[in-house]
Amino acid sequence: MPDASHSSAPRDLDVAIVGGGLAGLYAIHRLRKLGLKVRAYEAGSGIGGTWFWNRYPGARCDVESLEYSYSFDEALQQEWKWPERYGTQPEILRYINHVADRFDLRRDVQLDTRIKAAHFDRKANQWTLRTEAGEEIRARYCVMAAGNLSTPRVPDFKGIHDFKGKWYHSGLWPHEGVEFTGLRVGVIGTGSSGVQMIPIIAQQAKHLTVFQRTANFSLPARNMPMTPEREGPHKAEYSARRAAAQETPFAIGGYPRPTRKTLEVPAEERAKTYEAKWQEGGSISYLYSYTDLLVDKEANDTASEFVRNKIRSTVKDRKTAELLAPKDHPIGTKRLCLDTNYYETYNRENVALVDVRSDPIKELTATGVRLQSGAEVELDAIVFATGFDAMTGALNEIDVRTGDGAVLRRHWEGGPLTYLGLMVSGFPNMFVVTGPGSPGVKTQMIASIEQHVDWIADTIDHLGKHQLDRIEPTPKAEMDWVHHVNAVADSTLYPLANSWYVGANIPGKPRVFMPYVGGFDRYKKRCDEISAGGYPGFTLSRHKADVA
Ligand code: N01
Repeated sequence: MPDASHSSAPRDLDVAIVGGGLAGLYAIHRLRKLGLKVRAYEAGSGIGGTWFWNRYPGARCDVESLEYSYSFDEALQQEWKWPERYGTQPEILRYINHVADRFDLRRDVQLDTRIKAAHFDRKANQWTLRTEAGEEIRARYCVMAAGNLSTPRVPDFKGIHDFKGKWYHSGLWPHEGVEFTGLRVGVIGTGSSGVQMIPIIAQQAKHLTVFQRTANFSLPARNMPMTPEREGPHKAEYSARRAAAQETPFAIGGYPRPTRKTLEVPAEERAKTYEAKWQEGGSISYLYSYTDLLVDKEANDTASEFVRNKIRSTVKDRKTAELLAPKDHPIGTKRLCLDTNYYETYNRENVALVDVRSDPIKELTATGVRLQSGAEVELDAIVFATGFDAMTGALNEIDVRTGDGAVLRRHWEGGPLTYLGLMVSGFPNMFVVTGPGSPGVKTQMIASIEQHVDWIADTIDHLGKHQLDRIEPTPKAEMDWVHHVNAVADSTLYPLANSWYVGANIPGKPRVFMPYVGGFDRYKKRCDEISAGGYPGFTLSRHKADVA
């Protein structure tokens, strides 16, 4: 079904939503229930956000499908049938489209519409959003649901336009797919996207060269068809499971919390535990082996070394195995990848690993990649699995400012500042979903999306019920939250990794730890206390005061 026509679309809204992915769609549903006039603006030609754009071979979610789905409607979660343990990109996109139809969300989504500017006028107490095509939309509230891994980044390699073959980015994959048969392909990047696509491209291509700058830890996903034995009991107690998941740091249930510290356990028993978790598949289970894996380096070393040894025993060529075995960061401090036959792929005759840490890419040429040493790799196609301008990229691409001189890009120059990851001081009535300072990216994302959107909807409802129409965090509350986010991160091993969590993948980006790693459970409790306690740290007002 097509989206509503742009020309007849309403331009005076209660809430304008930027983004038509999982967050934007749930925001439509939730805010509409309050009787509000809402509309979401989506840059893509279809809904689904991340799952609309990331169509690279092997793209699938690394959280199990029974968990990675909306929980807001019992009938929906009972009826939807996930065919596999982990959802593939096409399957998740199919699910999102089903949800949109089932809850009649499409009529409030405007596709092919990129928001370029959002300006707030204090006197009118109104946001005006401007689209790339010049359309203007006015709204009292603005919900930024633009994603946190939604700004694909291709490194600024010299000569990129000289390359005569085709090149692709994982997050902007052609919808018609890409045929690699018979080609010499290069994949640059070995994060979650690279690790998923490499085994599949290796099967198609004549030859595959992987350019690795940093080795990443990856665990076997152990994907499998969904069985009645797995699905039945889960669905029988779905709502209780969802509630239990909310009491966990990752918002993922079903994994018993660890009770013991790593080094209290004899080495032999530890090895058995790690082996069992390796066989079980999945990352949460592994990181839940002991209580202190993400806070004690010596403890973490045991879990890291176990995986390094698995890599050494899988990859036949010793030099390649050593290059693939991560040594520069503790396991779990970068996003832990899940794979199907990733390390095994390096045993194939047609796959080569190039270490671009010791010999960086100097430039692209008409025929491939030239390294600093002068060595050249001839390629017919290049895939950039080089990641995203994470967490701040999407918002910084929009010119967000207020009439009284606040400019978001300037406010965030030294790193993003938010209160609870939900609002920014100086920018009233603008809410952010799973942005910097939120636990979103460290959790089952849809749980965070639902929690954030519920909090935003309840807050807008609260304002309306109290004849108020403006909310903004105080600068002090914002600073205190940013310090708290950093203090929590500093009490863990996370800062030891050069990851997108700290903006390390973008040259020149301020090095600030962006996600809240204190856990979904603690975060939700804090948000609930704040709303129940009269919104300390926020100023709530009625804007007529400004006009007087
Ligand atoms: O991106 P990344 P991603 N020269 O930033 C390398 C989610 N996700 O798209 O580590 C050479 O992790 C870079 O090297 P280094 C998930 O949250 C989830 O893979 O910076 N190499 C790195 O190896 C994930 O964390 C799923 O040294 C360069 C890679 O490119 C997030 O999205 C699937 C380079 C980028 O890795 C991002 O994952 C996919 C250069 N100039 C994604 N620049 C699932 O649910 C960058 N690199 C399974």
